[in-house]
Amino acid sequence: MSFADWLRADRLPHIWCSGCSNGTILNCTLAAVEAEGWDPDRTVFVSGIGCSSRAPGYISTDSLHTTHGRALAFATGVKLADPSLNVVVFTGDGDLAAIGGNHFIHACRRNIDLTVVCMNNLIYGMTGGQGSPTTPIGALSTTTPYGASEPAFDLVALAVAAGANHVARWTAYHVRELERAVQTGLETPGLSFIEVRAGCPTNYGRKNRLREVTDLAEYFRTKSMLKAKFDRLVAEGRPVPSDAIVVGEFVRRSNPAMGVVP
Ligand SMILES: Cc1ncc(C[n+]2csc(CCOP(=O)(O)OP(=O)(O)O)c2C)c(N)n1
Repeated sequence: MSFADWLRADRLPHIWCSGCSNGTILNCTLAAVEAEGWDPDRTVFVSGIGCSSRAPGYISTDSLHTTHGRALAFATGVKLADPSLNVVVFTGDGDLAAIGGNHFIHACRRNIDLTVVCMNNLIYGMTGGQGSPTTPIGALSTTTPYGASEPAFDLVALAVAAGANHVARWTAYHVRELERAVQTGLETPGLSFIEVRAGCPTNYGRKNRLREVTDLAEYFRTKSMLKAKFDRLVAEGRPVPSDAIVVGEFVRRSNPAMGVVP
């Protein structure tokens, strides 16, 4: 099977705006699946609703484009009905952490054998740019016209605390690292959560000076800090920029998991 065979060409062109990171993230995920040699007939992609959640519609395997926030509930059902299936979930920050927040923490607590890729663009992209639970303090959105004032969720910290076996964060700039992180997720029994900081030039970027894709790439490149460096600075009591995007692997463990074929 060649890489292109994973794509459903008759569904193209896709809906994503020019400069959106979602295509890159889909590409990295499919590259990881292909590298694992997964059988397309035994692989299912599941999503909720949102721009990010359109991803499974472009993949040639069986896929479920479900209701907003419920991707993990449907994916849990698929996995428990047939644990021999490989199940990958695409979700957005609103889908996962707002309306779907409850499913997220419980899926991590149950440590279900899923790989969850969250395209975190810090906003509700599909519905026109409302603030989400990951919109940073001070960021502009249609519902935070004077700057967001509520603290944002740290999705990675949430997944680690709730019990996921593998948790990582990268950005859409880090394509090789992202592909490898997804591959690790596919190989790790239990819930694997990969947060990908993604760009939304249309709805987040134009309000927050990240409208050009080159600005976005530069932003991800300069703001990202490897977890090892971050931990070292903290241990030495040295200052860490408040807007640093801490990237890397946060946990890999082998706690008991659900939905794993014995
Ligand atoms: C029950 C329900 N509530 C609200 C909506 C409207 N809605 C569709 S997509 C969306 C937000 C999507 O944001 P996010 O999950 O961050 O994904 P993005 O579009 O940014 O990729 C909302 C609120 C819906 N479809 N269903």
